[in-house]
Amino acid sequence: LLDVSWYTESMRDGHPVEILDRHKLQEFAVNDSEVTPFTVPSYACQRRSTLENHNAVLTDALSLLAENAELSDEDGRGVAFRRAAAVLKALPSAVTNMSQLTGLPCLGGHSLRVIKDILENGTSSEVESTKESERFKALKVLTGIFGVGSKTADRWIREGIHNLQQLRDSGQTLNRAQQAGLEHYDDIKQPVSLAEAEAIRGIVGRAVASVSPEAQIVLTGGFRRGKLTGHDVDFLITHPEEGSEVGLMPKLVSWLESRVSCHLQNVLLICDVIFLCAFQQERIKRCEIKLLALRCRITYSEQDETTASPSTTERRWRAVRVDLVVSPISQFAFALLGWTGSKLFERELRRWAGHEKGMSLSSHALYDNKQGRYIRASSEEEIFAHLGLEFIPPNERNA
Ligand code: DCT
Ligand code: MG
Repeated sequence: LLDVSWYTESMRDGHPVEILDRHKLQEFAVNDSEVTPFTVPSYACQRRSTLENHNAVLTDALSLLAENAELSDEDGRGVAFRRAAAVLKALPSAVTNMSQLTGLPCLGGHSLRVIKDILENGTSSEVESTKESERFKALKVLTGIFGVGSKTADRWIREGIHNLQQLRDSGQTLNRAQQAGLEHYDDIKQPVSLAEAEAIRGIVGRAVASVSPEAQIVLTGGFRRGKLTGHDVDFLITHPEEGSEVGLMPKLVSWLESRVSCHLQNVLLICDVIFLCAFQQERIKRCEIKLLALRCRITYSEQDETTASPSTTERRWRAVRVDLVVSPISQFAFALLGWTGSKLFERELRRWAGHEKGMSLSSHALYDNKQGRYIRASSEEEIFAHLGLEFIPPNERNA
């Protein structure tokens, strides 16, 4: 009935890689010899994943289950759902029939049940009940506070804390990051637009230029992949002369602590850095800051002021999450590749490097385990070539 190629590999990256095999297929197959199955390569880093997604209903459902697994500290299950969603995202059209999935990698029994449920009933009962579950809702709210991970959220839930008000009333001791996260919860929850990201690039770019005129700054993360919104703004900074990047991060941080303002088209952006990472000194030393919230005071020009909606004129600033990373020029290509994402694409690149090439890839270097040496690269293209992969540009890394 169906020609299924199947794989014997079972454990990769510490997690089972589920591949649709003959047995699973019999459970789900629809007798439809007219349907042509899709084909996609096994690793996400071998695929071109644009932002165009023909299977958003299915991938949203699987992503929600992935999120629930990750919030419940079940990373293996989380990765399995993420990989399944990434395979569906890479398909050239919408799935309408289970038999189109024949031979596709990374689709485990659990993911297939969810897909089948949605194809047949329009929704997945598991996804709906997860969405409505008090525990999932509480985990989402609490881990949405910067500095709160799933373990802390779980402890609070067991103590009867399910929302922000209960947390405020509980008298729990919060660290500095969590206090700031709670205070600016609504701002940080709101997606950052590309226009805001570009405005912040202007501010951070000026800061970088004034502490180190030759230094270069690149917008990375989702915006480099062509996304129009993000949960934060990621920047990678380097200096053309090796060694000159030393000390750049602390200088940049001090500079940003002072108030700056800049004109941007017809919008005047005045930003104060309200809570720098004094609580993240370690990260400043490592040249990596995970959170830097820029409080952006947005004052519209007179003309805009009259046309702006009341809510915008009342509220003239908001906190935005910004990630800053400084890299020496010798590691810049690895840092750029590593911080561009997506998270799954990066995970798959590392899995490919380790399992297929006997190499270790990080956002600092590529190490050849067999030859026992580091491999140099000065561009992303070179790294893909060293890994024996076709180059995938950033806008096609949206796995
Ligand atoms: N990254 C990674 N592994 C992680 C976290 C991050 O490889 N566990 C890399 C890939 C993306 C980059 O860092 C920036 O991280 P995020 O800002 O979390 O991702 P994003 O794709 O920019 O998402 P968003 O658009 O929501 O900011
Ligand atoms: Mg980001």
